[in-house]
Amino acid sequence: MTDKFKKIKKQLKKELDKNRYQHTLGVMYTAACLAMRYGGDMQKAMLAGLLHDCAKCIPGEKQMQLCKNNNVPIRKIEQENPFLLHAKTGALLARTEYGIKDSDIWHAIEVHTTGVPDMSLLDKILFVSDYIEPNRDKAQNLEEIRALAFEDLDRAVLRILFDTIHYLNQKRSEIDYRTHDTYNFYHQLLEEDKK
Ligand code: DGI
Ligand code: FE
Ligand code: FE
Repeated sequence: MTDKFKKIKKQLKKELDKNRYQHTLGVMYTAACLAMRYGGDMQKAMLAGLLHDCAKCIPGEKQMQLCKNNNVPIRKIEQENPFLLHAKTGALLARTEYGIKDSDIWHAIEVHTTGVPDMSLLDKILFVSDYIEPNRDKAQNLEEIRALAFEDLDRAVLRILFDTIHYLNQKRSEIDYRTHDTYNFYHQLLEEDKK
């Protein structure tokens, strides 16, 4: 492992609680596996995985302040559900605190919670790795989705969004329109595939 990874890991260990740090390593290695499977850039996938939740343990108020200080706009749903913000602030901190210069990595981190229509390969690798990494055990259908991830990445994205929307509906949580938009995009894309 290069010095760059070592340095970031050391920094993250201080910023994250134990479980979040373990999750982060799980996402990093899962992202590497998916990059191998789909011919993505393994180094970028691992960096995105390692850093995607770097802002997760920062209190909501502080994350909002970070956004304000850096002219990052906060949407109403992010104001009301500050845990949604860690994707945005994570991308910001990857750039300002962890020395990541690659905008593909910032983007993958920024969209890792809700997805976005027409994601890049790196975006999809991170989105799926976050859901299936080995330490995850709560979501339904994990076994099936883990297998699907290595068979058809777009179908895995769609399945994760479907299950997430179902889960949020059950909890009566407010759903970000971006989550719906991403679902609709992949739903349509895969329906057209069938024709
Ligand atoms: O940070 P992690 O826990 O590793 O994973 P994440 O960034 O994907 O966040 C997962 C949580 O985000 C999960 O509880 C579902 C929730 N989530 C995803 N999309 C939406 C959402 N929550 C709301 N309220 N609205 C959404 O659209
Ligand atoms: Fe996250
Ligand atoms: Fe995560």
